[in-house]
Amino acid sequence: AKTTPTAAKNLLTTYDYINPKPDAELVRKSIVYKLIFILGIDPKDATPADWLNAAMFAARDLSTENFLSTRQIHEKFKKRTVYYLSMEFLMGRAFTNSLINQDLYGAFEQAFKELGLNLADISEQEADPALGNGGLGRLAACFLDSLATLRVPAVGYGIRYQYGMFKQEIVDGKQIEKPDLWLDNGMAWQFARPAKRFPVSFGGTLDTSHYPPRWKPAEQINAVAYDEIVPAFGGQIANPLRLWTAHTGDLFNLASFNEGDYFSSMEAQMKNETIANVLYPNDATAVGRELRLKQEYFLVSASVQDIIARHLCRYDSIHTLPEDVAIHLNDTHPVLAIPELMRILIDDYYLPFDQAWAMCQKIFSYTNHTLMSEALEKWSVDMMAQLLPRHLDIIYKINHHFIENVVRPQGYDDDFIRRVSIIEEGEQRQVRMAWLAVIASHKVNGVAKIHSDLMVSSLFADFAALFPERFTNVTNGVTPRRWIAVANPKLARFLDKHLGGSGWLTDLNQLNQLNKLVDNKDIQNEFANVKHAAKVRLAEYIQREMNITINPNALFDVQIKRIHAYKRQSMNVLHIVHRYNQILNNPNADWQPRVFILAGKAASSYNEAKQTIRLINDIAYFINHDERVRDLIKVVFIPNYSVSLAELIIPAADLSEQISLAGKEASGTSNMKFALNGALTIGTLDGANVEILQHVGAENIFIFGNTVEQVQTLYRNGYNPYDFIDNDPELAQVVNQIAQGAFSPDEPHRYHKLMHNRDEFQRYADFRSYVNAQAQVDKLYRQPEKWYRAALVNMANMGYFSSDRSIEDYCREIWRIEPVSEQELPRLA
Ligand code: CRA
Repeated sequence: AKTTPTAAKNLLTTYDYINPKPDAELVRKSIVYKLIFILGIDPKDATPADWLNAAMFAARDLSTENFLSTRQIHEKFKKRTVYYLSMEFLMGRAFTNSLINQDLYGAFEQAFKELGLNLADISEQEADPALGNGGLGRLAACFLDSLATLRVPAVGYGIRYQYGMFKQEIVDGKQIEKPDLWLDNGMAWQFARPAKRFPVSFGGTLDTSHYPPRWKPAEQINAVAYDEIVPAFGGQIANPLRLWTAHTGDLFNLASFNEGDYFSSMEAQMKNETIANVLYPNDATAVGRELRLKQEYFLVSASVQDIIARHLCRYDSIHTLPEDVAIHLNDTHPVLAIPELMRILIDDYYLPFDQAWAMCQKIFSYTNHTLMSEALEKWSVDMMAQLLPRHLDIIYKINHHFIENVVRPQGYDDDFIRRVSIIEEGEQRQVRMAWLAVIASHKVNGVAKIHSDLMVSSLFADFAALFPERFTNVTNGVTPRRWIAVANPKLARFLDKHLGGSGWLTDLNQLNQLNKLVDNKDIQNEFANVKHAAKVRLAEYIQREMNITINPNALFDVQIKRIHAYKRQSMNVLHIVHRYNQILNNPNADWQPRVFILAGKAASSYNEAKQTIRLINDIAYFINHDERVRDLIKVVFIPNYSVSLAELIIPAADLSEQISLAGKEASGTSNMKFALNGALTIGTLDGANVEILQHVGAENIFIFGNTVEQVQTLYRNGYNPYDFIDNDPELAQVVNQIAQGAFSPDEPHRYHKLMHNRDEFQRYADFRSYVNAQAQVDKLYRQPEKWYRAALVNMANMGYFSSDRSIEDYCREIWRIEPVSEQELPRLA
């Protein structure tokens, strides 16, 4: 029960500890206070990590008032709210971002200076919570930043994995996975909410002799909330990211506990306390393991219960839920939210099936993030019957309702019905989660124009015939707060200067004013200096961490992303080796020096990706030690790619490698971050590259390779890699060198299979066109005026790729959500 003493009523509005904005003096006092009284540490014993924690508490205080008052505004004006459900949030470090979003960087910097410390060094102490795999998780984080900044009422829901993405070490060229202990130094940024807990049940039996049927679960575990503040740029608003954890001691094997079998009850607990422990490190691959299904249900059950509880704080009826609530499903991972909401509406609120279903169809929307078949989640009917019998029963009913009331009346045949059925028949019957998502959602979107078009013409073609109006596109975007202001402060100052202030940070289309400056030599030089400084910063890191010396005047050619065959890091390698051969053939030609920088993790069970990492490292070792190439090529594989490493690398890139096989990369988002930081793209007509091309113009991007149509023709005609290898002697040479051990003399056949496989992603078909495009890159880079002009044109035309634009699209087209208005904001004193 809440106690509301009258004195507390006005407390928030009179809370003047931080009013209006603290100066360095107040910040310093606050940091020291936190160090002593919250952490219990004597300032003379404090380590940099202690200072960071103290400073994070001090910074958190400054957004807490906004955080609490934002909730009050939402309640007071009954703001329709979007709940963003995602198994992944790759938030990156919180501290610097919060200072920049709240315009407190200067005050903290000065406060630390007065303490004899350096803010930038202290910030480096922060762990980078890697609660996601790659693009999908980082997109969710960019979206939360934009939702807050645009004042959209929104809550993110995810899992607080104790172990997020593994820590990658490279030993003898090979990836080694180590646990990432991100919580070891405490997590000052999150509020523990031990009282916010919801029971989540598993297993047991379904008694269908009643209506509604009675689910008697075998196990129950409590989901406990942690809230992370997501501060808007410009303060005033802050939204929550609510992360669920499963606490030790909360699970009871209900049967054995009731029978007094304390020990077997505890045994079950040991097994099940792992639910929220570890993120599955697979990017765009479904895993099909029972623990993963449990995790997914754990997330959605706790979140849906919480959403309903929040709704009932504002309204006294469940019937108004669709007016109050939009639930967004970030890929199929949280799709069990659909049967979970159905279950609660039917079993707990006694709504008839049809009414509950109509509500669900108004509430849910779904984003598809990939067309790759191996990523499409399917759960075996048997596993689901074991773990979630009531949900399976509801899914059957949804399927029956869909087939009998929607499909059959339109006269479709049995073959069509078999294709659209949520249940896939076969030796092992499976639940197709993407089908369930499409059938239950009022809108389904892809993440870039080409991807959304392919989604409708291939994966969901049958459903597009049934309900064409359901499908739409929202091209991804990235937040300029993190990807310029935090990652590249020198570029931010440059933009402030030439765009007349920092308005671009919340209105990224203002960048187009740069278009009229791109021919100005001084501005080109000024930008070249910004780029150079970022390259020096990265070179220092590489020197310090890897003991490799690179030349900041060389062209920095960068490919950083998950290692996957479809992303074709191995095609990048083919080009590097080809270039190496050319230099050795013709050492005195006027070569453009290049540093090839790669980074990325391979899923632990993905052998080909791991081999690719090893190949990159073998080649790096070999070439970097070959005196004959001098400084003309350097190859660097930077270990343990993360959001914070991306912040360091992206500003330093000259060339952005976006070389996936056309039709495979749904969108990509690093392509946007690079171009926004003035790198030129070398890329295929895939994902958002296509739209980047449209925005920056063909003269300012290096497009190569087959189109989706050409790729499909090759597949259709029975693609044979040797058609390409055998007809291109230089390619054949490269393939043979790698396959026969030129870079792995201790084990000559190490890369035989990697080179001689069926080349599913057509590296060999695109090789020549890629090499030609790389020659164009060299040519342009040797004309700095033209290169920096093109870089400026890229930046000038990237406004569209702000995640603010993506979120505005979602709010308008999908969620029908209005932001908090000026009038609804509390007046500033
Ligand atoms: N792996 C796509 O492959 C896309 C992001 C975000 C991905 C990327 O091209 O930019 O999503 N898909 O939309 C995915 O995770 C489950 O599918 C990704 O990050």
